[in-house]
Amino acid sequence: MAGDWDGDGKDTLAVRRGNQYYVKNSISSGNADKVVDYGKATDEVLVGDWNGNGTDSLAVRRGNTYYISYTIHAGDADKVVAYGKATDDVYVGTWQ
Ligand SMILES: [Ca+2]
Ligand SMILES: [Ca+2]
Repeated sequence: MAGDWDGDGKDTLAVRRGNQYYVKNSISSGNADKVVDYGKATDEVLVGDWNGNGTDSLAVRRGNTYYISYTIHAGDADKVVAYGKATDDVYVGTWQ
């Protein structure tokens, strides 16, 4: 997936392996800049700037529950919200 993980205005790649995310802040090969475990391997993952600070981070979806993280970190979500139904499609955007 793509995102601006460090807020420099450029999107780069992160890859997912199970519930591990390998985040890279440059378009280059080699080791990830950050590796975190987040959520479960079966979760759907979303990328967005959830707190509007210019850096993208992850949210995982489990059913209709969204576990939102404001930075790229392991462990507990910064915000947990139930929204819509588990069968809904979800879209990420800065709508306003
Ligand atoms: Ca960046
Ligand atoms: Ca952000």
